[in-house]
Amino acid sequence: MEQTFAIIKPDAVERNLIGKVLERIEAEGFRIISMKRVLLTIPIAEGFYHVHKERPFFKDLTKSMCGGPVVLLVLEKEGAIKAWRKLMGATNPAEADEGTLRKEFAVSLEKNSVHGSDAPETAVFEISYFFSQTEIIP
Ligand code: IDP
Ligand code: MG
Repeated sequence: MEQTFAIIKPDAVERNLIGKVLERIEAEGFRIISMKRVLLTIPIAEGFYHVHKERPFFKDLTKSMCGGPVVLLVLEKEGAIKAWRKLMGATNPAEADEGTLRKEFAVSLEKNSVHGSDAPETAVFEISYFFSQTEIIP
């Protein structure tokens, strides 16, 4: 079983979409093996998105991720990393396929409602960045 890391971003939490996103996650056969609702700080968001620190959108991105509470999730399923990226849809909601979360819920490229790990190494880093081993109960 593969694990991946997901975030329901502030724009979605703000619009009361936690339940709708979780419903889709469970309907697609993922098991939610850990979950918490937190308010990120700038240093924590910067550390999380360190791979993007040279990008022009880094400051806006990290600030918007701290603009309200987020829901952090560890998801499990066979091929979870790719499956969750597929369910999320393209980064830019204008390019996201019909039936994806970003197509349905995102408001813009920055406020695109959900995050997902993009590779096995990223998933390991991202899960361990927010969750201790004892918080993950498969
Ligand atoms: P991903 O979330 O689909 O993996 P990344 O390229 O890793 O996309 O970018 C991280 C996040 O940064 C995106 O989800 C989006 O919120 C934001 N982002 C990416 N590209 C841009 C941009 O060109 N302008 C503003 N925000 C962006
Ligand atoms: Mg990414």
